[in-house]
Amino acid sequence: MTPPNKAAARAAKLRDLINHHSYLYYVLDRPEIPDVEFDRLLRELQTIEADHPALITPDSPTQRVGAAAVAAFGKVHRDIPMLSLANAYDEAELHAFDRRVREGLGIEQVEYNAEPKLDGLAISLIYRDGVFVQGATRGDGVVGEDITRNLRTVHQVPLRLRGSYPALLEVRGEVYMPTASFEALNAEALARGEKLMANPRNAAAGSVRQLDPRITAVRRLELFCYGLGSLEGMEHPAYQHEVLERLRGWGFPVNGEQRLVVGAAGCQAYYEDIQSRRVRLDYEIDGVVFKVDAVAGQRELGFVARAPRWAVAYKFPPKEELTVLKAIEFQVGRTGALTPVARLEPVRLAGVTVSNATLHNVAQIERLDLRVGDTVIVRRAGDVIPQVMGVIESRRPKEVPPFDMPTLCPECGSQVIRPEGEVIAHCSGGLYCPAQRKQAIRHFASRRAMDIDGLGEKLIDQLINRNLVSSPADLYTLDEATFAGLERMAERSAAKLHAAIAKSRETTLARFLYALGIPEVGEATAQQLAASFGDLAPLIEADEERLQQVPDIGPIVADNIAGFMREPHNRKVIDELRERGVHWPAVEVVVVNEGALAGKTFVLTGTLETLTRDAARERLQAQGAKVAGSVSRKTDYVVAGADAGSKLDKAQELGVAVLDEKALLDLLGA
Ligand code: 3BD
Repeated sequence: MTPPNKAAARAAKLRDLINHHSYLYYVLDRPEIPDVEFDRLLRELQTIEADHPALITPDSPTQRVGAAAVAAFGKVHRDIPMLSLANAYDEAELHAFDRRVREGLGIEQVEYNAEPKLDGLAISLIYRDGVFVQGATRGDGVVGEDITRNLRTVHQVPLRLRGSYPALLEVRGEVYMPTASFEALNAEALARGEKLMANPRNAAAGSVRQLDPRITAVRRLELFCYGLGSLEGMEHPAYQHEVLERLRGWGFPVNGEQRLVVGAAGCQAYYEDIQSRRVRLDYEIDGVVFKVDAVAGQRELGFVARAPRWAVAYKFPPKEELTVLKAIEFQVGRTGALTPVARLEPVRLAGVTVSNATLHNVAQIERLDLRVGDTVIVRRAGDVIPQVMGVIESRRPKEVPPFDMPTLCPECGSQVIRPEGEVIAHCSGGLYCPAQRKQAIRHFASRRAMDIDGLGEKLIDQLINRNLVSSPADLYTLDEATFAGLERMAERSAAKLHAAIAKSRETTLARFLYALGIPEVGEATAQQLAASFGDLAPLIEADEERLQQVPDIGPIVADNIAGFMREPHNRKVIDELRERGVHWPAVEVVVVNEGALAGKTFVLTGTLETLTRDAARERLQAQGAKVAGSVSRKTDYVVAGADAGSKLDKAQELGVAVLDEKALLDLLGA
């Protein structure tokens, strides 16, 4: 145990070090030490504090993990209220705002500080003598809730200020959940059949207003700060853009998109620019805020009611709207999964008209107790398909019956199967179901499967609808004249397509296996199967136990493969494909865990010069290596080509070995 006198000094030193590296990592996104080193420092501090609990301070980074739950939040009264913002919804309203400001100040041109308007939860943070002492929600502006213990778990909240600071500082900002974290949280909820969060704002608010800080701690929340409240011991900066600079200097995260703009035209240009880039931001914004940059001007303009005359929120068109559910229809996927689609009363949403939305799976309909005629909340995020997020039950018309789940496949009339506890329902029609047949052939012909150039969706639909093709094997029986007889098919393209199909006969075992469309057998699994069995015959005969010896194949995938191969209809298709000339070169069997690179994990990033990434992957796998998609501590090598990005950064951060193309070729023995 560290002796008490030394412990105090060491703990103080560790706190400074950890707070500094935490700032580099979370706020600047530019870590200087590997994660392992950071963890080691944190553990050392935890040990000292466990031995000497009296040394624990409120600014200790060990206090971020989340304290025990409370029964209720305390109230926090503010000396300087958090104001509201007036809104503008179009260019005319923006111009009206700018005119009022110009007239109020008696000047011709106004300089504004433009900031994105984060869609999160407004909060304030108080620092006394540089130490974080209290965090609160906005509440009604004057009275908020004390959420200090929850905000401590947010890594971007500085526990201690950097540089020189005033005796008392109140900072205002917005806690938000990055879009990716929000989507991950909802994907987990969906897989467990739990309630979804309506949007990142609700997710952030729900996470911050947890009575148990340990729940807040596991939600990935972030912070952007934009303003000051109470201040003692320094002059208020003269400009809003200086406020942001000071905040950065003290160690607060400040949004990097803020700009100084001139006049309404400058504001409009900023608005349009950021709107065009909105979907590519890592966080959701619901508009932009323009603030008169000069604080003297702000003072001159003052307030109306609770909103400053010197600021405006110029809002984007909403991403959420209410509309009426007209019908629920079902689409049948390649694997027979039934996906419900909501048919909606058309509604404008973030600039486009939406009349369909996804419902994910049948369990979602039950969970929402969705009924035809209901008023529903639809949401559009990024460029993904709109989703039905919830129902306004109070608007349900009288005597609307619960929704009747289909028991028969809408495409082929086969029985619908949904095992107990499953969230997804399947059609049992297999290759007899036209929906599955079309998509099976689409998948078969796709670039990474049999790579039949020119065989698109429309052609496949015609081939199936005219009964020219009922399985992938039939593709190899068609002649040029048949293709030329299809709609929108010129003679030359018919010849080309015929040639492309002929050429696809020459393939690889891995591509062939992938092309079969066995549920959950993707490219990587197909490659593992090819490498492990070498040919088709032993694979067809393999039982579940043998299949599970293949790397990364578990009981479910093994069941899928064995089940597929046992189905006589599928066996017939495979036989026909081979009879009609589909062939592949023999594969050298890689015995599990042998090969020069067995047990090594590689990640490929950037553009290689002499190899395509696919070729590099195939050659690495041929020598027993695993090729993963993302860099972690388990990665042995990162192969970095030209323009390598974040994966290379991550490798350097974790201290993973980085190879250039030449080193890779040497390793492959080329
Ligand atoms: C942001 C007020 C002023 C200081 C009043 C000009 C209304 C939420 O990114 N500036 C920002 C953001 C919010 C702001 C101001 N600047 N007020 C700002 C804001 N970059 N979101 N807000 N707020 C914060 C609010 N919150 C909940 C309920 C009612 N109003």
